[in-house]
Amino acid sequence: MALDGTTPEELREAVLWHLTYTLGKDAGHSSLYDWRMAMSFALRDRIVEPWFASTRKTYETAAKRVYYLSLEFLIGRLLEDAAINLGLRDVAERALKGVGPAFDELVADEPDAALGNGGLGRLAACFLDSLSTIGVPAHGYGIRYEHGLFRQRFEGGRQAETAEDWLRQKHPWEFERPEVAYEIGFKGQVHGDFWEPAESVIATAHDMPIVGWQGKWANTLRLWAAEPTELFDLDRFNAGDYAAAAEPEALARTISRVLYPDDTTYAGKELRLKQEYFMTSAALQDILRRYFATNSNARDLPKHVAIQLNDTHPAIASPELIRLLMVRGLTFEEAASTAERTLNYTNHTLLPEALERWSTWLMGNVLPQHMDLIERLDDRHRKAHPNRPKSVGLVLNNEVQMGTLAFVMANRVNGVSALHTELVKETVFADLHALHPEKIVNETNGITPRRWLKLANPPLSGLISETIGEGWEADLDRLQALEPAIDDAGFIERFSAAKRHNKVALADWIRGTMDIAIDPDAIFDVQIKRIHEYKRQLLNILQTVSLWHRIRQNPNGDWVPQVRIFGGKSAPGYAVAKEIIHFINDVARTINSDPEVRGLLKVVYPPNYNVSMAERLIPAADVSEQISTAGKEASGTGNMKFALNGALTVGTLDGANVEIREQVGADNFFLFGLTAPEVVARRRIPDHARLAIEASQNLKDVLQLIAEGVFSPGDPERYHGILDRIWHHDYFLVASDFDGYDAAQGDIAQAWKDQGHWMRMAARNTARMGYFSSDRTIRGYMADIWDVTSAM
Ligand code: DL6
Repeated sequence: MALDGTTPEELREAVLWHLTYTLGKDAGHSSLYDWRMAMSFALRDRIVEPWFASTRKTYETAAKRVYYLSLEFLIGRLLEDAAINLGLRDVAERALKGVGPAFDELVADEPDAALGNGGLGRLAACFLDSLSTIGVPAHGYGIRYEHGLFRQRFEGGRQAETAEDWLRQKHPWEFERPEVAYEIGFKGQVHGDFWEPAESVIATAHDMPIVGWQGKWANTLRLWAAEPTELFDLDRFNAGDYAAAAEPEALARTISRVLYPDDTTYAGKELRLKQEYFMTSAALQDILRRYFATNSNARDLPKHVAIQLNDTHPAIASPELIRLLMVRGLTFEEAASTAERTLNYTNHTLLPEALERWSTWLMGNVLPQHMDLIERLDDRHRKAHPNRPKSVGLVLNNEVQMGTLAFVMANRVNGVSALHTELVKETVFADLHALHPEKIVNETNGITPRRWLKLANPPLSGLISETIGEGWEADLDRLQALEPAIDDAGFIERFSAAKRHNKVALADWIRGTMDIAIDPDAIFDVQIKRIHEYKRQLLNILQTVSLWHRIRQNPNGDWVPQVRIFGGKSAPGYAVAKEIIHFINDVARTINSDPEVRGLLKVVYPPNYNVSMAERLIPAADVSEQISTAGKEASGTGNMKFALNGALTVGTLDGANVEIREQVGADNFFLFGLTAPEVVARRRIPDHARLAIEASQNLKDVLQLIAEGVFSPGDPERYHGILDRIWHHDYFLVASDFDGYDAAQGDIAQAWKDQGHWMRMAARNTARMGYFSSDRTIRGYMADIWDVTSAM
């Protein structure tokens, strides 16, 4: 029986009912898709009650609401997640016994909702889960992209992209709300405070209920789809010009068509800005409609509403909120002061290229009134801080600085790990921090243990519950209670068996999908994340080459079998990252087909890494690669998922690695590399890369092998670019950190030989990761930023 009392028989009835009456199918002739839809609808029905009850409670208590605006929500699959949070996972399995496919088959059939790129989008998804678990009245707002993050294939080892199409099949978790629609204008003329847009589209809402742990509270993720204001041009159609007749519709829908349109062209930039404004304006119009339904004083908005901007992508929110409040009768100053007490901004990156800037020409063309308002805000800020340095202008070099706009107009600005927040203060926002020393706070990221332990790792979560009881799922600090068991050989044996079970499952999957055999008793060393120079997949693969070379030189050495597993996509226009992908695949082909290493080393790179692949890889990992150049990774959240699942981190003192190491203990973490200040100092040394290469025979050998074309037979020039960058433009200090990383890998191999000790270190990681629950993070935002409490 489940939390809400649903029995397997009742759920079976409900599934069969939906098969018949929602899908119009007879159970005997239903496809896997039909069963999945019917089960999803049957579970969704059980979310509706708590969903309504949560809304009623929010109105009854006039609770302050949180709005999380994000261009990305990387939610992945939802069926199993909902079943687990409702306490119906086992019931669902039993409900299908004897009548339909296994529940696991249904789970595997669901396409990933890949409405995000990486950590930033996945964090937003974890936050939704925690907000509902804690019972904070909250809405997520985003875009219902027709095509999520592209699908990755490898062609001759090179990344090739095709459109993703998660909406080809009906998405059972959403409710379409055609009645919730807002007009969004672009371009046109401004007359005083009045804007007459030249173009407009309609934003229509699609709601997904997000149920928290144990089904006690449910919030809404509202995603906007763009629709034309007029369907098509009938005159043109009747004149036989069908393509032209359909054009306005196609152009309008373009806005919500793809996540991250290529913005290297002017048209691409315009589309991206339109997407950002589209989502933000629709969300703000919706927020104000709800607010004014029960409140009349616009200036009280910050007492009832907190809005979080996830990075600068929705930073157009401040001029838009001001515009909407002015339409409601506020003066510019009243509207600006209301907006800056309502909005908050999370910074997720120190990389200057990721802090958005829009040319004033583009902004003025697409959003002319907003451009005026930004200039007035700049003026207002200058008057408030007459001695402000030029660097903090909202408009600099004919570009609108979205980071500065977000900062200036935020009540609170937060970084996402302790180190990152300090670096935000010292670097990108140093001048602004000096003017507004109270604004920046830290909220170290977290992950939801419901998905990243309970769902992803049934063997380990089962062992945890048997050892310390239930309850850790919503109170992750309880994992500390595992500590005494770590000295118990029986517990460690079971911990080790859980890991092995996951490794065998992964090895089976890799054999089935890639036709590569890997040994479950080898070290599974995993690096999964977007491919980026600062994340240094290159450092990993170069050291892999070095290891291969040394095994060949000394085949009878005391080698520990290893599998290096990579996963991740490169941005389509990022040539260097794509070259690294090609190189990894070339190295994999060479090593995997080399009889001399006798399977002691394998390199595996499954294509199309996504959330569900992460759920498969993380529980099976022994080693977690978190090897970014110190000072570059804002936080990382993969690092937390691995450690929680009992993988040992090999990492630099970067992002949240620093805090993870503090929590799990230095003895249970493989540290290497330059620190953030050392990185800065090293870069000042002319020829630092050459010096590092000359000091490292191993690295020299690796570079020599690449130069000889060992990994690109017949095409020795193929990796000239990689070599040239390492020798002459090694900004991310791969050469400088090579020997340190190699030594850490040596320590890992050595430590692996004592399996008892290794498993105790791994178990200590699991037991000490309570701090990194996203519930803790959300409680931090509630207290430090939003001033809200649970309404549950
Ligand atoms: O805060 C979530 C996540 C961090 O864990 C990663 O360290 C960071 O790289 C990522 N940032 C972005 C920035 N993109 N932009 N703009 O994805 O955020």
